[in-house]
Amino acid sequence: MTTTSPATRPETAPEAPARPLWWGALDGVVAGLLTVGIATLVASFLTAVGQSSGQPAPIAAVGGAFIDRTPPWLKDFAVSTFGTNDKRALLVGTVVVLALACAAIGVLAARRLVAGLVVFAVVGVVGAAAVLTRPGAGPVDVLPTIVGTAIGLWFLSRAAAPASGASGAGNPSRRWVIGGAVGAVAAYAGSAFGGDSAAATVSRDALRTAPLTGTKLTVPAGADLKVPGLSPYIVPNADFYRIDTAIVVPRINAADWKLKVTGMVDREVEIDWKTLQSKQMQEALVTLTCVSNEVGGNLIGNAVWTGWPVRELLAMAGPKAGADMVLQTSIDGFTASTPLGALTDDRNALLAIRMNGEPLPFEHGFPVRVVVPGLYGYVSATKWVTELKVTTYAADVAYWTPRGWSAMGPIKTASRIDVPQAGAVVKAGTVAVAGVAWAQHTGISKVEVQVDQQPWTQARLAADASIDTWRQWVYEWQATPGSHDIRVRAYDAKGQVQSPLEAPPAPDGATGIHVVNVRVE
Ligand SMILES: Nc1nc2c(c(=O)[nH]1)N[C@H]1C(S)=C(S)[C@@H](COP(=O)(O)O)O[C@H]1N2
Ligand SMILES: [Mo]
Repeated sequence: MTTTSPATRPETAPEAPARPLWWGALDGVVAGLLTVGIATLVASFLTAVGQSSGQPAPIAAVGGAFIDRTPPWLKDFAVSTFGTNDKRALLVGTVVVLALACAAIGVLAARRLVAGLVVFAVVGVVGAAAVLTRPGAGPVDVLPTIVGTAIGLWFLSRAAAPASGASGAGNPSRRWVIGGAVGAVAAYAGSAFGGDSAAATVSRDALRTAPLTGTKLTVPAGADLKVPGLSPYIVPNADFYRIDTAIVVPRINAADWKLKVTGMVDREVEIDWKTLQSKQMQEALVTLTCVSNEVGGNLIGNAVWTGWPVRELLAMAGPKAGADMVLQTSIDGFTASTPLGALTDDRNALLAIRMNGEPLPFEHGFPVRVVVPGLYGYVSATKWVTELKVTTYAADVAYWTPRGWSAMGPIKTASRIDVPQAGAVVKAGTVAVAGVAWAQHTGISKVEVQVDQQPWTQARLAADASIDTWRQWVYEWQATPGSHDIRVRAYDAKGQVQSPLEAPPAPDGATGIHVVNVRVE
């Protein structure tokens, strides 16, 4: 029988065997991985040879551009859902969305090659645009995304091309393994070894052995009551809360760091790392607090900061009359509006380079961050600081101001019960109720504890180490069986009691009484 011979339709080109949908999807994902991997590698190379302004690779740029455009409700949702892991969640989310988009593009390309390639290129252009919107980005910073996208397009065009002739699209599992491996290795190498990261680590390690100039501080014995379960008076760096908008922690080589004072000044001043090192450093105990801290929350921490007083730098520049604000800028574009007075009065507002004796950790702002007693972090504690612009509240707004937070942020007096924890079950008898209270730059004069509806009773305060830090307190409670509510309230050094009114963190800090319920057996 020869009637079904293919020769009956000799003019048609041989039809490509229909490939399963998921082949196209996988081709798209591998093309995307190649694009991101190559872009990351090229970006880190450009940074290493000093040809880039240190812009993050496309994924981080897309994530960062997204963060800066996040409406406040979504940001609040992310922080309350993912806590301080919100950035990891965003990164994972960006990767998942991108992978799904690439899969869809791959399917499209398998059906209609040109349409698929065009959409892929458009996504690449969006990524490049995201890089360009990052603070300090220049034209050269789009190069990694362009190179990566070109390679992704090449892969996709080869993979999705109709399997005509001998070259065809090759064995799909082979191209997936090779393409995927190249993309993954490039991404890993680019982010692990790339950029200035190594030089930054070397410059940070050098500070470890550098001599400490200036006066050393001793923390008074008795500032820490050492009650089990009570947060330590000084929080170790590894346990210190971290809040910032940086999707990838900036790793700055201290040798490249500069800080300039601009704006309403008699003369602009610029200092570099070496100059800063030569200054007389001061050590100060300062408790940082995040305005987003809820009543009873843990976005607060105390450390010894070593640095040069900001007021001395500002004095060199000479702020002009009429200025009332300093707009601090970070290398990643974050800005904070700090009252000029808080940086020029006699408080210990520092350009800090050490935290608890260690070189500042990268996550906490290496090489230099600002620490200002008495103000929430978002208006004062700029990490990776690069510019101080002397200006006015009328002329300039900081990062969080248009996002629903007050332009000024003095820390509100508050107190927290650390132990026993909410929901704890304790034995009847003497129970140590303990916690922390803070009224930075005023000081704490009294803490009171209330059990159920009984009268407020005074707790014992730890030794007073500094008006700029939290103060520990403990109350020996004679616990009787049953369910009990324990409340705490603090008085500042002026005798002013903390506000009992319940207010959410936005726009200028939460208020209310911390209450924990415990069961006594
Ligand atoms: N560059 C930069 N600095 C920043 C921020 C930021 O997003 N970027 N966040 C501020 C906020 S809101 C707080 S509460 C403190 C937190 O400092 P920490 O992460 O060292 O605890 O840093 C401040 N400095
Ligand atoms: Mo914050």
